[in-house]
Amino acid sequence: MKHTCKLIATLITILNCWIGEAQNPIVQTNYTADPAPMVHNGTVYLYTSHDEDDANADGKGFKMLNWSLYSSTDMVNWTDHGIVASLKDFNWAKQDNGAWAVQCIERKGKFYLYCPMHGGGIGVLVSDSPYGPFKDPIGKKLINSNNVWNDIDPTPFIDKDGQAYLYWGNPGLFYVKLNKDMISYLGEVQQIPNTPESFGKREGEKNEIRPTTYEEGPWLYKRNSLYYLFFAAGPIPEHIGYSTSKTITGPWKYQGVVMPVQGSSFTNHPGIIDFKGQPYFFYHNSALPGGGGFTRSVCVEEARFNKDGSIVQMNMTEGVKQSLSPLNPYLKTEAETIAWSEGVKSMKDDVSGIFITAKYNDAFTKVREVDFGKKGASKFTTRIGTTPNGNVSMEIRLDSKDGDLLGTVNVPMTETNNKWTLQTIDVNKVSGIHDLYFVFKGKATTDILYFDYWKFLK
Ligand code: FUB
Repeated sequence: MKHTCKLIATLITILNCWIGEAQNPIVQTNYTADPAPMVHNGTVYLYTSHDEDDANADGKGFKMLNWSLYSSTDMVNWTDHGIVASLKDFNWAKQDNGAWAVQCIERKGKFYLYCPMHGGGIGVLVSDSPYGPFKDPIGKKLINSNNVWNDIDPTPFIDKDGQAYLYWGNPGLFYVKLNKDMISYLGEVQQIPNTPESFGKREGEKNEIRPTTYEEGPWLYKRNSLYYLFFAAGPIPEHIGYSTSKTITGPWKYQGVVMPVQGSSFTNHPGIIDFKGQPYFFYHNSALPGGGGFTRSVCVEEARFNKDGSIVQMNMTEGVKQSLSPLNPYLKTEAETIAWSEGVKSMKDDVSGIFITAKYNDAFTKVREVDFGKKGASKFTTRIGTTPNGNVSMEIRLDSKDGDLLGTVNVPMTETNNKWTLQTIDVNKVSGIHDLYFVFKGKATTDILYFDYWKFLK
């Protein structure tokens, strides 16, 4: 009994430490999966699939209707841009579910989003901006093997000679050479030989359809002169494996495990980029409250490579330790730019775009590494609103949810979530770099307040 109590106390301490330092999963306002990061003009654009909150409530597994976008310039604070594409953007698509792992790539100022519709082929959308709006330029499937499983998880890559490729597939691995227009392809669909030399010997029972560890979720990456193919590997539950090659089309040589089975989701899915000189490895697990195999969450780790080109195996951790650049609080920041939050959801309307709503008393958001400078701030201004009667407020605190109070915004009634008020208050003197906490106070049982943006004044 004594031992059990000690064990529980230790576990609680570990959990508290972990939550206190938590950075992963990087989105807490929605379930996200299948990370597809893209670097463009000094920003990481992270496209994800979106697991609905009530997925599998009917016992039917995945409920995935659309794709989301988040962005960051510092790798610790992520801005929610909401849904950027959906199954409805393909007027030929028959299904109302199956918006699986998407990926975006830029070519000559246009952004191409390759979208699998499970059981319905792979479509492509195009936009002039990474934020969309994305439109279907061909009005039909780009990839159509008529095989329910095969046509998923597209990953585009442009080689040094300008030739673009699209890889995809589960349980087979396929590719085509994309034409320069990125919305059509040249020649036949090619299949990569699924051999143990290329993808590793599969553990467990013999599996005719899946002879190697390759399962799904291919991700192409190049480092120095070596090509990498990361992939979700079996048997289920999935781990992440990788292979390398001297050319983009193989032959691929299996190199081992990147991330073992962890995180309580039966799938995992890799995405890797270089940003400001550092490689980052994205994946998903089921770490959020209510999380599971159909309610997943995207995470990120700093990746490391050895001199011989092999990747250092990773575990799922609390994530990125330090911001790449402190946040300037004297510029307008969206309320949906968040390092960590609890009890908060993001919403969207035509008047304000994305904003957040607090779901219960003491819900909060955290913004990491905010630089107030030497002289510090004297005032704080925000666009905010509430619908419940009674005392509703937002506390601004430093370095922890219960940290020093900078000021309290009393939130006036604004009737609906698209009627806002601008509130400006005096704040206690603050200077230097701090984490900033917005703590939401109110008695309502749902949607305590709406919060659109904030800014400090010197
Ligand atoms: O998210 C649906 C599917 O699960 C993806 O397409 C696979 O990669 C796996 O993550």
